[in-house]
Amino acid sequence: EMVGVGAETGKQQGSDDSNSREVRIGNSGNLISGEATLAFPSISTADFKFDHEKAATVLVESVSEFQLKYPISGLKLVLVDLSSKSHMLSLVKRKASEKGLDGDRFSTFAGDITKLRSSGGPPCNVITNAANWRLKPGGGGVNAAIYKAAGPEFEQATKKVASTVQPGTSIVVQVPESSVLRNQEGVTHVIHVLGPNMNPQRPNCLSNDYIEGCKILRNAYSSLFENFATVAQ
Ligand code: AR6
Repeated sequence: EMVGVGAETGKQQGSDDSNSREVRIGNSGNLISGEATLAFPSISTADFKFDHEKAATVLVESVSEFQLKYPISGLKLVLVDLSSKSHMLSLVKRKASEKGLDGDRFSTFAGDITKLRSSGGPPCNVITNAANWRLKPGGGGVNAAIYKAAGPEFEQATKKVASTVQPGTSIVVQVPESSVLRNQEGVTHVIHVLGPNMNPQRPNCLSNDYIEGCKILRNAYSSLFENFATVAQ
């Protein structure tokens, strides 16, 4: 993976201009402007009933892979859950420190993912939805909160991008200018992710198959983080 100073400074790759915020990434040559923060919930661990311990391991490994692939100080990830007593937040914090993740680029926050800026939390220009496969509003959890906060224009915008999403994949939707999620919270994009489902009352239940479940969860985070890196350009 080649990382160097970007073309806008007129310098060659590998030049050590430490003031430059622009870097070139990998083979694609995409320019990442270097200032973007992704907020994401712990995928599949509430309504979809995925085992918390296993989910925390996959989550931390996925963040580690992202940090190695994109060693860019301005690309930040924030795991969010509603309560400071969240079991997932404490599991992930422990595993993240054991794994030695870069704490400047990965943090956790207790609060509502749709109200990060207005509640004095970390301002995140991209947020993540733990979606359902039909990309329908309502239900519960993050999905209900994001569709409610983003409004009907956002639902329309989502429908224009896709009508369904497969387990382990994600889709990016630009938040309409008129949405309060954009005006008040500064969120420009929502990435809908569909995680593995272990809840027999929801579609595509994996019936406790954690080999397949962990594979799908890994794919879900990797798709999410790749889409985030693309959006951050
Ligand atoms: N802000 C931050 N975190 C939240 C919020 C919020 N507003 N709401 C929930 N969480 P879930 P899943 C946390 O159930 O398990 C929906 O009905 C929550 O504590 O939202 O992937 C969809 O339509 C947990 O840590 O997603 C799907 O059918 C995490 O977000 C299904 O649920 C994920 O919980 C998806 O289930």
